[in-house]
Amino acid sequence: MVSTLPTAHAKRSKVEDLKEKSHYLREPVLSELQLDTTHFSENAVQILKFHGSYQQDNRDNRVKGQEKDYQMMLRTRSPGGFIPPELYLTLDRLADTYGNGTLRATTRQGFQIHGILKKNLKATIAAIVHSMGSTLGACGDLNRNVMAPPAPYKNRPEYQYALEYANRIADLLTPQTGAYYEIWLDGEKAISGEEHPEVVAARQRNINQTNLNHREEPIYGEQYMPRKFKVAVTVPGDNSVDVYTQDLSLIVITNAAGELEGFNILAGGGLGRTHNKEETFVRAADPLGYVDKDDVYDLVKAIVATQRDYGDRTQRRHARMKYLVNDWGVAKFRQTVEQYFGKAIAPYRTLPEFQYEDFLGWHEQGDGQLFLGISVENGRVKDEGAFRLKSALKTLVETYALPILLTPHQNILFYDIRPELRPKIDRILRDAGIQPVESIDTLVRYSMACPALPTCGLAVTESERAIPGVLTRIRALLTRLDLKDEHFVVRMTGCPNGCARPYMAELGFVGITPETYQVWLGGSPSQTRLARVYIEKLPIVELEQRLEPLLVFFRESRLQGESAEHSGPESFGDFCDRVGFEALEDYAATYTPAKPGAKQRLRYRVNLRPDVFNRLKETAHLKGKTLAEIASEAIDAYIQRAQG
Ligand code: SRM
Ligand code: SF4
Repeated sequence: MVSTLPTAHAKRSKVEDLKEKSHYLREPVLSELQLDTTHFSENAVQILKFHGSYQQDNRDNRVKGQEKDYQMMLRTRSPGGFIPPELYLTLDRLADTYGNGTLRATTRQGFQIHGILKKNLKATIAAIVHSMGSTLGACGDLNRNVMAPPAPYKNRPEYQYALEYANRIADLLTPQTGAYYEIWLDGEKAISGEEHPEVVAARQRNINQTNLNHREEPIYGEQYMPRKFKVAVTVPGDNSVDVYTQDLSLIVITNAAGELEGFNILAGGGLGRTHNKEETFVRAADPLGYVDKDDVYDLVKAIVATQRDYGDRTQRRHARMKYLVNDWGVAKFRQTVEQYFGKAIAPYRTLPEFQYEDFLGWHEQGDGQLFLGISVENGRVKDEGAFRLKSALKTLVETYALPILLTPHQNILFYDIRPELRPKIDRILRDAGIQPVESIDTLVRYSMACPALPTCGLAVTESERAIPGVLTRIRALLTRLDLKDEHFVVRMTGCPNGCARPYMAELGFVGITPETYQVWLGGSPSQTRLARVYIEKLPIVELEQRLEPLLVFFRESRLQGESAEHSGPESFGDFCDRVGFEALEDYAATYTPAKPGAKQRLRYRVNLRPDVFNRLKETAHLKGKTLAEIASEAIDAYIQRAQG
């Protein structure tokens, strides 16, 4: 049995009191919604989040001494990124009627509408629910949108299982309070999809206190979770969901006949941190073990119960499950989970390496039909001049009733497309100024940026609005350095919370002060390794100056064979990780940029044994020379001696 809970007697954070007093997420939202005001109180804002909405203000419109330009952001709950055609058309309409005219595909496979006035919030949520959508639990201290690879392969059962279980786990952990329907639909019950009977039974099953004694919220109780909780389900080898960044990841394991056996489990990942507060940090999830399919719900509940009961409810900065796993260590965390689970967790099974898939462009989906992944720069679905993405997507859904899967990289995928429609769809997209994936700059294709200014209240600098310019500059630099076709994963955020997962990127920019970013390097192209801080503060005007030496070093010294994770020459992220930051710094310190117009000196590559390389590095450092100078002198001397 589980022993006394650690945070029961310590002083709880204010949000804990608000949750407890909210009467299962009803107040003060319900009362304040009736008031003719432009915004909610601070207390109501905390509870509003559980309903899928954040109160924001347009920061471009701030004027000293005047009331802020308050507006609400709404986020969908869409497990695995599934958006049925009817819901898409509703969201498209709501964005125009009540929002700022754009939709935004998120990094967790949801849609956001920004710019909704408080007085229109109820109509907007009601319209979403009436179109089979929901925003319940898209934000707040509970299980967030459950991710799954977006590929709709009909002939690969593991993909079907991943999507199916993403839905079932989302259902299992959906808040049960009636508050949502009372507030936004005047009590009318939603016409949502049926829950699987296994899920209904699993929710009620109370093994070793995984459930609390609360009729309205059997799993969460009246205080919900200590903090947000994030789950992804994926298949072996597919890291489209950024599997190491989640509180909990499940990896589908099938037998030789393609039947579901169970899941590998990873736990304790998370990216949020605060600058200059070392007690906050990014963390990659650890393998916890394997669970048979029949026990999966009980294990998920056991992990949720462990975080629910032992997660820190006194300091929100320390409340994510990653801190519990880190403070206890994996062994103690596993032991506690096993107490709730009622049995031992089996060992983690060996898996193939993960790869990063974005599924853009046209693909066979395995049943004669096609799917099409469309790149959406930073997830922003909009019309702007000759670029009419929003109109084109609407036309496609209206004309062909195509269902959508949002990807974890802010892109949109249409599926169940009859092959004969392909030319017509291509024409609609071309006429709307949308480039086919083959023509998109690969830096842009693999990049992500969070919204930041003007909507995000936590942004310290630009992100979505800054990244196009930054990528253009990096492309120009690469071209100038004879690396024209090179690309790597670039991600940017306007603060350290990590919403576009920059800490897994090969080149991550994390806003630290206006127009200044921390630079993180060394993540892998498949997002399987955490990056590390290389530059504490980079004024973005100095981008080329600081990046050029690294790229030249990379060009000169990358491995040409297979890299650790990818076929072909070593990637920038793998290179930075292999040579180490000291070597990068050393190289940058002695680097002299080639004079503009100067003829580029031809350079050759040789591979050295690691011990020789280390001695070479030390000697270069001692002598104040570059590695190339010392190596050339030494080899020249050797050859002269050898030749007599
Ligand atoms: Fe996030 C807070 C946007 C994915 C970590 N995030 C916010 C808020 C709501 C700002 C706020 O609290 O006032 C941002 C709204 C901005 C706006 O104007 O829309 C915001 N987060 C986003 C989205 C829209 C970014 C995007 O480019 O798509 C993503 C919505 C996903 C969804 O559909 O649910 C989004 N946020 C993430 C991720 C990535 C992920 O989940 O895979 C992370 C890092 C992973 C993690 O959670 O560890 C992330 N967001 C945060 C945090 C830091 C959490 C922490 O543990 O410290 C905050 C701040 C907070 O919770 O206090 C935050
Ligand atoms: Fe806002 Fe920071 Fe998240 Fe960007 S990373 S959306 S600036 S909270």
